[in-house]
Amino acid sequence: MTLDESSSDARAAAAQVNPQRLLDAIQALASFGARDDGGVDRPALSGRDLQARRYLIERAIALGCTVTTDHCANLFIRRAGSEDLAPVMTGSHADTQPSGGKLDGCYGVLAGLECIEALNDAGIRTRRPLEVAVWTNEEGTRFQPGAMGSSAFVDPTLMDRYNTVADATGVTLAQALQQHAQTFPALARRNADQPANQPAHAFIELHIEQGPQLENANLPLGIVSGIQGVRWYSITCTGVAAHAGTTPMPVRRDAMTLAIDVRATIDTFAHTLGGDDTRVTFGRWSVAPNSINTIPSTVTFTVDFRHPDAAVLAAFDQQIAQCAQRDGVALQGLFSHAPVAFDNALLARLTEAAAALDTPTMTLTSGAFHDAMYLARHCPTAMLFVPSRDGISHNPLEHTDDDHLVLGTRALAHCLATLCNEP
Ligand code: HGY
Ligand code: MN
Ligand code: MN
Repeated sequence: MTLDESSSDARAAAAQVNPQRLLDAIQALASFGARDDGGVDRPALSGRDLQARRYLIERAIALGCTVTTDHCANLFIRRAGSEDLAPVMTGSHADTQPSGGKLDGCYGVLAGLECIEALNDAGIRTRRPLEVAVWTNEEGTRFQPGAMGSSAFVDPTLMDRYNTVADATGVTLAQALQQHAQTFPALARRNADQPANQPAHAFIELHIEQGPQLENANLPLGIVSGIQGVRWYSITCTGVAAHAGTTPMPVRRDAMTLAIDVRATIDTFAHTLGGDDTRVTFGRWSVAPNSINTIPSTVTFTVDFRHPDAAVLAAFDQQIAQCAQRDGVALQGLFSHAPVAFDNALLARLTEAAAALDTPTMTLTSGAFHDAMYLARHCPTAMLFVPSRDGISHNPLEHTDDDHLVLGTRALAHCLATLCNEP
């Protein structure tokens, strides 16, 4: 295939992206776990997630694709190429936050399907297969850690630990995976024991920015050069339950008093270490016995720390371990990933795609983590962002302008078509 033929395929694929079809698909997927406030609540491998997966599988088969799964219920929607070469991959996640939006993850999956349909409409047969991945449990809110599906794809040995992780109701991932297998008995399961069995030519993830940079710069597309590092911890503070009315203040062992003090210590050193780039969040709290007139005996809270500098992340690990060296305080690590830099050659392809669409861009790093952080270990990987209104995400108000959603999909189609015709 000549360079001209490849770039004409890329332009044709971008041109065939159908705006209304994409926007309708976003609304359709959002209906599985729809909240009254316009958001979406679709925990990984929940009944609603299984319904959403059925919608995606049926649409993929209608597009002439094959669909397979693996040991972590990742879905692989493959459009055949003319040659038996390693596929170009795209996709994202379809699970959401409890009070999530319609776009986080879902947009990348649906844009991938739209690119397949655009290639079909353009009558293009690419050299390489194109594969849209639906990664399991990226959000990590039902089962910790996050990005379980993509991490288990690149390192299958993680499944031994992941399978035993239980959600708040005591259901383990293994049980949820079994329900998935029973729901989709016809789905062929890949032999995923060796990452080498799953070669990929490249992975491109299209995602909403979930922050304010593109909107502040008044730009419709962002070329994502990397992802900052992340740490998740759980801290349990133990006291003694006692009567709220009879117990004098000096003799109390109030777990909440201890937890508030530990939180304050962590907040202080996080800001000292991280400076303006600090992102520290204490997002989930549980109190026992959680009674208005009983002094708390146990308080557990989570810590989410993000930073672009590996040395700061290492220093944070040290200091939180020290801070937990107190009576009544227990620390558990839940998730840790180093900062990631994406592939320069792939970033250049994304820049070419944006230029072909006469679209100005900026280069930025991602504050949120994504499945691409794991795929970067497996194959050349990069990301593309579209703006988030007011920088809001993980919130029902999450919104991206329709024309930005369409433009991002056209840029993805252009880039994927180019990559799928590479030798
Ligand atoms: O938490 C994150 O960064 C991702 O949105 N799950
Ligand atoms: Mn996401
Ligand atoms: Mn998210």
